[in-house]
Amino acid sequence: MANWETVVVETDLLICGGGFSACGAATEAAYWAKKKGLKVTLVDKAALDRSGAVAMGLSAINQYVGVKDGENTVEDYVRYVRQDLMGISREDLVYNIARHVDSTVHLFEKWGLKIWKDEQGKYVHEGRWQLMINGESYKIIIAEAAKNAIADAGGELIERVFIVEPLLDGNRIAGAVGFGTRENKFYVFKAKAVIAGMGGAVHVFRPRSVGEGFGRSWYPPFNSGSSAYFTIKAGAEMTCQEVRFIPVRFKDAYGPVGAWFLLFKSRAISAEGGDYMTTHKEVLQNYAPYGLVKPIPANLRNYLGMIDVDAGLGPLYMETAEAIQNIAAQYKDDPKAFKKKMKELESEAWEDFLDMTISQAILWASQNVKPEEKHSEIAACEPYFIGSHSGASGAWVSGPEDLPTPYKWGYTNMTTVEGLFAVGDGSGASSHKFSSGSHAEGRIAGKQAVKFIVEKGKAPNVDMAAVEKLKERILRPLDLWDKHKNETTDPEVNTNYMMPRQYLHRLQKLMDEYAGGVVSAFKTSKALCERGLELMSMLKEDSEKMAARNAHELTRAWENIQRTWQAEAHIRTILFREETRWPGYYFRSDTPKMDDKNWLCFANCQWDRGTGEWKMMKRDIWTIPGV
Ligand code: SFD
Ligand code: AMP
Repeated sequence: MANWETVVVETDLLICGGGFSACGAATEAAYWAKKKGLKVTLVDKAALDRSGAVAMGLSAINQYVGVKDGENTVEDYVRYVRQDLMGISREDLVYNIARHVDSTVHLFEKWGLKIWKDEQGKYVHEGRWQLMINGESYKIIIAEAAKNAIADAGGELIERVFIVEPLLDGNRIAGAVGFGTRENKFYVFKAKAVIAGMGGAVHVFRPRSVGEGFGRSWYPPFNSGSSAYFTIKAGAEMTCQEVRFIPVRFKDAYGPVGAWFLLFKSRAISAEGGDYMTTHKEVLQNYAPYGLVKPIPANLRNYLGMIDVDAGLGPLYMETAEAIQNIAAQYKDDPKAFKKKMKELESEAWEDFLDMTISQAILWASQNVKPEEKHSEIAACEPYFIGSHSGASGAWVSGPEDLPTPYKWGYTNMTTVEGLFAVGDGSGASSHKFSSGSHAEGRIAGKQAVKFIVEKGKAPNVDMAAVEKLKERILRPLDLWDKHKNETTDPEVNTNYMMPRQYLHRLQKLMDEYAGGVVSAFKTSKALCERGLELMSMLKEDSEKMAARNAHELTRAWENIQRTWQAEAHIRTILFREETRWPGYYFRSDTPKMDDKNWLCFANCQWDRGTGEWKMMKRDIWTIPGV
């Protein structure tokens, strides 16, 4: 076995991940842990300042309810999410996040985030729930607060360590194992409670950007399904594994569209078909009540555009020039004011991308795009797993203690595994939390995890012989490489192993062709899912044969294995749900209609740690009375 040092870290609370939800968890947990003399340890596979989805920054805070200004109520937000998720949402969790999110946003401002203000000193809204920010350094600001809180409480921050497997003591979490991505160290974390906040997953499906652009995506390449893998392998019940997210984005550099639709009030059209939201309006009748209330759910907005794309009427365009001209038109009688407004709009348009998706600004520049003069192509991306945005996949977690929710078996945000909590993209059916809501959810879970430790915590019982076996398995790709690398003239072609990139291509091809990726126009069926699962069982066998020449490739190998489990949970749940509830995200061609009678319910799954079998189950929807 590769000669890597084993480092054992003992802690009370282990926070896995360092993104928005994990930073929220750390900030809050450290506060309570300090009072109780407990240790908090946060482990991130990257560097906290620039890790996760917000690495590049963001240009808006997408969840702000605005209760103090009387703008909206928490109940309004619950209705909005119910509607956008086509009736499938955990209203107790959405409610809980919505009632805490404003205070989180106020903390962000206190920590130094610049939120746009108007002449009256009020926040500038992008849309009803979204606030405009100068967000290039958003992640650094939020990370700084988490770091300070951890340091103040005498906790530990460990960067560049990749968490692989959970450690269990029966149905109780006991810690995790991982490895250094820069140093040859194998880590064993022993903990009384664990929070999984390792984001969602990208590159499970073949991206549109292949060849020279391979790896480019809307979602950050560093998030590879670790939260899903960790909770599934711990034996936790999972929910909404079928609810992937397909964002429509500026084509090829994946620039977000929110500011264009909401702030600039732009239209999207198809080149030959016109305004698809109007021309295909009648299709929305099939998805009542969700299709008939504004805002039209994200998947249905996608769907109406896809109708034109499928008919060969593309490309789709964002009418940027028209939108900018429309706003500036109010100054048309004053040439000086008009010119000034045009400059301001132009800089806002560029800043939107420079704050959040720099590659889009570079693509615009390289293609001589002037948004005020010329429209830009948009397209539906490959599917991602991001339960915090407009997808919903994640673990099935316990609801808040003060609501009469039927989903309550312990501490808020605790999974069905004792002491294991899930947050952000890691917790399911509570979408539209975005950056701010994920942080708020992290705070909720951080406090609850400390409460769990105080009330029920016991010294973690870790079987070190089992850990030694895990170490052998986790480092095996290095051993395979060392043993066989000299057997062929090209070390990347070898009958004894395959390289992580080769494995990744195989996974992506499978998902693309059988599970409704870009190449199959997001369509799949029972037969395709079943064949996909058959091929996946062989892929999983071969996952044992991935080789890695260094720690960097070892990370790539384990990212792939984690993606594969996310992929399997996804196909199994699409297969289980015999209807098409989210056209525009995916289509079950053999059951093309929405079927509220049989499927207005959660589709949950659970992997059995003892037998290795998957169990699929329906769970009832609970709506908050009177909302
Ligand atoms: O415009 C391991 N999001 C937006 N949210 C907003 O509020 N406003 C926006 O403007 C947003 N836009 C946007 C967004 C996302 C992306 C990718 C783009 C644009 C380009 C959504 C939010 O970013 C998202 O909701 C939150 O970040 C979710 O938080 P969280 O904590 O669930 O995930 P994370 O922040 O990505 O952090 C994940 C962390 O886990 C680490 N990690 N650590 C250890 N071991 C492993 N094995 C690990 N695997 C991952 C990561 O390093 C990271 O620290 S817009 O498009 O809508
Ligand atoms: P996006 O840039 O697409 O991630 O969107 C940012 C925010 O705006 C999210 O809260 C979206 O749900 C919302 N949004 C984007 N486009 C629209 C639209 N056409 N109508 C309503 N809300 C939208």
